[in-house]
Amino acid sequence: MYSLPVLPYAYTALEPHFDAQTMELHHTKHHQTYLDKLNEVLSNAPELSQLSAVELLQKLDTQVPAEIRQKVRNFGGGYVNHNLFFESLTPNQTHPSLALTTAIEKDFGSVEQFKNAFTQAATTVFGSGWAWLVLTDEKLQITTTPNQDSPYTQGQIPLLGIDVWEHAYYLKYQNRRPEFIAAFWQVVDWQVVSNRFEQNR
Ligand code: MN3
Repeated sequence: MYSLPVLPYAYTALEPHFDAQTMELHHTKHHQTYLDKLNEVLSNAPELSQLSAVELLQKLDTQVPAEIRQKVRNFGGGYVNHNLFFESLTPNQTHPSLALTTAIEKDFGSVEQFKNAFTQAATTVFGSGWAWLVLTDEKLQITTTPNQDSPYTQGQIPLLGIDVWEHAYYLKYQNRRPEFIAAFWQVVDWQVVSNRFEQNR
């Protein structure tokens, strides 16, 4: 059985960028529900109980039985994506490490150009989904996924992800997704993202 991570900050901590009500609902209702449904699906598949949630997604097409694959894609993806999302936020301003900055400059030109390209990708996700900074074959790349699909299933390592489902921003920003994305940049924990990069490159 997987469990809901405790957030390392209070629901109010990311105000005024991310409002407390959205943070609390997002964590205690949306994230919790993906987790509960994943655990429910896996309770009927004991052969998968040795795999971590990330491994489930990495091995989705090879080891997860076809009859539960779509549910694991949705609920396992929802669980792992939200783990990463909430982990990557902080009320304290941080900066990319030298190693990550160097890699971003190599693959995108500059940190600013990377942010612009990521913002563009997140803005133009049609419907519900995610935009990602991923590591793939030692290169950084910006990708998007629909619904709760995970970059892990494509053989990529997600380093940073933004949830652009409306539940992530509608209470505060209504239909103004670009304002939510601008707010996101104020609360990204670059230290966490840098650590992820350095552990996986
Ligand atoms: Mn969400």
